[in-house]
Amino acid sequence: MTIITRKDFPEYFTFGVATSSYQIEGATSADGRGPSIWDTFCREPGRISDGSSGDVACDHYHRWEEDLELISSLGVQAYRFSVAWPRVQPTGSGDINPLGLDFYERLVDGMLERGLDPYLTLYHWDLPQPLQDVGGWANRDTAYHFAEYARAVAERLGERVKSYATLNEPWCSSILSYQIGEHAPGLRNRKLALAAAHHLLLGHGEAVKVLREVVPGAAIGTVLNLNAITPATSSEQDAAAARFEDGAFNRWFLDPLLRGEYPADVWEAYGDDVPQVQPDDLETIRQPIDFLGVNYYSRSVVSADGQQQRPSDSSYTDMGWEVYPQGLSDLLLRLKADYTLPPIYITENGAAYKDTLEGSAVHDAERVAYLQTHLAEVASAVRQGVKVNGYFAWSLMDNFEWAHGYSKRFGLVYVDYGDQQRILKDSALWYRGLAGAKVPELA
Ligand code: IFM
Repeated sequence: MTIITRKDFPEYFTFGVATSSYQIEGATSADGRGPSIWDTFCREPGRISDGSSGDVACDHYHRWEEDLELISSLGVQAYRFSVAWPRVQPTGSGDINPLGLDFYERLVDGMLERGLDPYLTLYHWDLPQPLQDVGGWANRDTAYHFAEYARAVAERLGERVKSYATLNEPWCSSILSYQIGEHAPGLRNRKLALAAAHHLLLGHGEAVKVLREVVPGAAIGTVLNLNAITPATSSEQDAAAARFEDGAFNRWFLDPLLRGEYPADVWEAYGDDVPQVQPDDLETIRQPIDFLGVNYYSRSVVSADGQQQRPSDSSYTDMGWEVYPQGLSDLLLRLKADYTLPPIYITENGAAYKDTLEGSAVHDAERVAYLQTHLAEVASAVRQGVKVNGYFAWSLMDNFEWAHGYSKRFGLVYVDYGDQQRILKDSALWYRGLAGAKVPELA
């Protein structure tokens, strides 16, 4: 394995850790927070594998200072977090809840006091339930409500926030949620899913306009989950299947955002299920952005029979995802070749493993290897000319992993859900050695 050090990255490179609101905050009814679609979904029998919810999660809402200290102790320069829309605007439109904004203001000021740059995501899936009651993202109005909410957040937090990302992983909040049914609201309808995807992208565009006006000095962008997609064999049929999968998963979001068009091959294949696109929508969606966040975890090996292949010589994480670091540099180089790109941040990368607490230690050697090998690929892509400005490990700490509840641990920090103790895993110590190394070493 290549051993990487801080010297393998440019001086301007930012190292950080990432989380999201519903996965860590808990306190789902504190200080006027309204219900979100995940509160509802978690209460539906069979939706979450361990029957849990984010009601308590990591209790970060009450332990935020301790958590900022933890982040600071890792020596990273930045913290990527998300704002819960239902804390700020409990019904998703109309009245703003100042107590919700107070929480994020304390958090942002707490980061600044500790020398951490705040990287904020406006939407990491916790839609206010009243908006879902009228169709959620499948309803075009949600895009405009999202921009109103973005305004409220930006007006309060301003340019103390260095970076605003509109959405996290719109594929998940549309296709996985409205077509595959694995995430809230748990629907199975492709037409609604494609409408939701379009309105998420439109909401992104509308929010960018607002953010440009309110926080012109902040960096404004968005975050996609992108997969490296490879055909199972060299047959033409498998190549075509891989091309289609790349279109449905990656290009369906990349092309509108960066080119102002949907990919024609996939559009045609979707027939009557395609979304209704109004005349200026794609111009709104494709506005210039200051960065593109890329979340990378694995690759898909695709064959014409529709079966996802699992190469037997590969290793797999506890999510069943293949460990395929090379996919990250392949993906970054491909993005550079195919698009006119803004600077990139790797906004998520990491792995779930079955961690065990041994005394006060967690020896998660597999996670260290995962991070090490993926970071080596980032460094390699940078050497080959891709402008990557930073990397955020997913996740700061173990948390509520959506439909898997608390059964999957992605953290650099182990969370004992019994007493909410945080324990640094070996991966946290390793990451501190890399990310916390002083930049002058570069000289
Ligand atoms: O936990 C999630 C996160 O919320 C979004 N990206 C993928 C992670 C791991 O599944």
